[in-house]
Amino acid sequence: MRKETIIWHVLLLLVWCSRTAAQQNFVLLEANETESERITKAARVVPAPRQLRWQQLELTAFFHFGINTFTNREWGDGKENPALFNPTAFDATQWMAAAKAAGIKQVILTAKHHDGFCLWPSKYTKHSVAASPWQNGKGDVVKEVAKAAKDAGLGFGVYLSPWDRNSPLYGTEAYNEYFANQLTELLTQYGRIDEVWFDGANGEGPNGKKQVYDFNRWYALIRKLQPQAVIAIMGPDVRWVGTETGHGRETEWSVVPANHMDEATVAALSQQDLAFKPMGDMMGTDLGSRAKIADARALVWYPAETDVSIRPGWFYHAEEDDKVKTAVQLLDIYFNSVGRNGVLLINLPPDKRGRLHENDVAILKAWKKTRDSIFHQNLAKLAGTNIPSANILFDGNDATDIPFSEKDSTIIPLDFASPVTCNVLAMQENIRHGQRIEAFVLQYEHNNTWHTVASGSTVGYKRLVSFKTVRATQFRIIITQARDTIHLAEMGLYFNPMPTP
Ligand code: FUL
Repeated sequence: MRKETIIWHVLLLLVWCSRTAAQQNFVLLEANETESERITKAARVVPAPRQLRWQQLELTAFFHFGINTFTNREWGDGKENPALFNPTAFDATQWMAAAKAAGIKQVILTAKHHDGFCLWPSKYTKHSVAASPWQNGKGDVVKEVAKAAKDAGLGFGVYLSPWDRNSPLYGTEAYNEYFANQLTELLTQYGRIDEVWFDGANGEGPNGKKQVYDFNRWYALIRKLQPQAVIAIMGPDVRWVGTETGHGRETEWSVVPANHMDEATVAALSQQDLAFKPMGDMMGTDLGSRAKIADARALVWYPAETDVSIRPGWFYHAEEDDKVKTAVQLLDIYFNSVGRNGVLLINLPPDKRGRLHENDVAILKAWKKTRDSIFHQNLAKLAGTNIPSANILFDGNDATDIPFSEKDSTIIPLDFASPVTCNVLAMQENIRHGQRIEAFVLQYEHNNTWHTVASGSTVGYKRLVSFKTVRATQFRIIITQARDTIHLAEMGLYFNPMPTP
């Protein structure tokens, strides 16, 4: 072999090694792999940096605001008179103050809903705020909301509905261009965009045809213009949890099969992470178990977002002023969304004034107060344990962890000097290494016998479990099954003074 050829081969080998060793948010599986090889691969799929940042937010909010706010509808037909859009006391800083007080870290505005009415003066349509009396047609809701979010230190995202019941182009190829143009306006005129939210609704256009959405083109545009933004729901980065109840799955794997991926699609990727929507069953009760992995051709990090409205509707309706969810209901949603390895996206619809209603603002405050009353003190910190550097588990930092290499029975003892009363267990994995825990139990000691008081399957970024109130001096957590070395970042025992039944 010539010297150049040898060097060339060595270089290729180095590139190959760095690609296989580098942790990625997807992996291909080979048909002849054993179950244990497949599970190890699954355990080593990690979030892309934009997915990790998004997961750490925990709480995000939607603002559904637009022409529907003024017509008192949930879905507009695109024929509304833009003159109807006229908030009397628009104040995006009030929205942010209420969101921030609730601990929300990022907000998403419905820049365009299915009615096609644009909350910014898009130069590609007349159906926008520019045709409204609000601020004499000189206003720009996207601009004001983006600025208020930035000033409050919150992330900012946009909802741009692919379904557009106003555009005469809808149902033709030209609509894809129209949509790309609007997306470009949003991605270039308002500073940093952290999330782009695409809904799947797809009705018929004026020609009776359904639009074939050119999602891949839009993804490429977002990656180019705002590479840090996650693309949610009809997108590659964030999966819809599958309900609008605020409750995620009991077992929630962030690593799921993506069976249309093959060598060719992976080779075509220009980046080390995905830019197309993973396909497969994303709606069932079991998405990522061992059984699912056994049949999979590829796996991808595709975490769940749990969206729910604080009111029955997505848009504001005065008749729902007394139907705002209570702080107790929101606490239950928190446990079943954030506490089930998801990110909560709670909808807060501003009213006709352009403000969040007083009832919603009060509930948001009460919800935060309730969470604080539980999570202000991690009782586990008071425990003695035989684990070296155990303080890492209580430092509130999800990036530091204690590795446990025993996959089938890791025991974490918590011995207290005097009895503690608790009814909430919290655990977090350092997902920078992947998601690995498959089963765990919490036990307490009474009369020389260990009693199981809580159990669960997946942990992932965060798991919260409520259990009957227990008073004891000795507890232990046993991780009974895991896919690989466990990287436990946080663990906690808490007391909820007002437990829900
Ligand atoms: C749905 C839409 O049809 C609703 O109006 C709302 O925007 C919700 C978040 O997504 O699919």
